[in-house]
Amino acid sequence: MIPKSHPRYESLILRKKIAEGVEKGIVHITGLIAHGRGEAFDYLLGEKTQSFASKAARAAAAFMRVAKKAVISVNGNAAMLAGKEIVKLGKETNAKIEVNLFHRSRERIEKIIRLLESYGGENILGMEGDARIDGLEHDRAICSYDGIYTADVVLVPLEDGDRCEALKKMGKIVLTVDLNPLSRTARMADVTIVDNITRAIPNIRKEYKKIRDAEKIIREWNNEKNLQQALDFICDRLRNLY
Ligand code: PTJ
Repeated sequence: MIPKSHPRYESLILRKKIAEGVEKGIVHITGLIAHGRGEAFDYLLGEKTQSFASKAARAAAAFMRVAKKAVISVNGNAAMLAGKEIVKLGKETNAKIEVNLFHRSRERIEKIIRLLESYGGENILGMEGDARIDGLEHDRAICSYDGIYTADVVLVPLEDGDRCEALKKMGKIVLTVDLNPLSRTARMADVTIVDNITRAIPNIRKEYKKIRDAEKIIREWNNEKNLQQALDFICDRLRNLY
């Protein structure tokens, strides 16, 4: 048991969740490494949603609002850390949810679908694997025809840069959540929320409910500028920590 009084309580709880995810066969073993990298950036970001991340969550919500067909892609880490919130977001935005894994295995997809169903998720895609993301080799290209393949807007948190690029080449609007503002995914996406997925998904939900003029938010959105703000924030924090 981690005592609530521990100064790093929340971070330790997330570690515990990810480790449990590995034990249950939901999180891939390399998900631990991805989580560690994320943790390091979260530390630099002050483990709080900063203003640039709130703005990005608003832009992501705006794109989801105008989407003809939005799909939320879920991997092992995302399911374990934010599965419940993702199911709620899917319902509120009318977006489909697809379990889509980098290290694909039918067993893990099945387990993640069961987990999301236990949170109230319905008609979760992923098992069929009846389409391929153009221009990618290997199993990580496999996706669902009714999901990612035919979506116009995809929310792909904690995504790999190659796949993000391939989705962009297919003409999709790519929204991502990535604590690392330097990652290829962060730089390739149309909207990058530089924040922890545990905070970013509830923020998209909150912003979605508030949206009045989605087109205006989209017109004024500049992902590069937002990423620069995230980097400037990190640099300032490093300079002024002591
Ligand atoms: O479940 P699978 O098989 O689909 O595999 C999922 C992982 C995450 C293992 C796989 O996609 C992977 O290896 O991802 P990468 O390339 O390591 O990228 C993960 C990115 O997410 C990194 O840039 C991390 O900084 C970031 N990240 C990690 N944890 C979080 C995060 N971003 C937001 N919130 C987090 N909690």
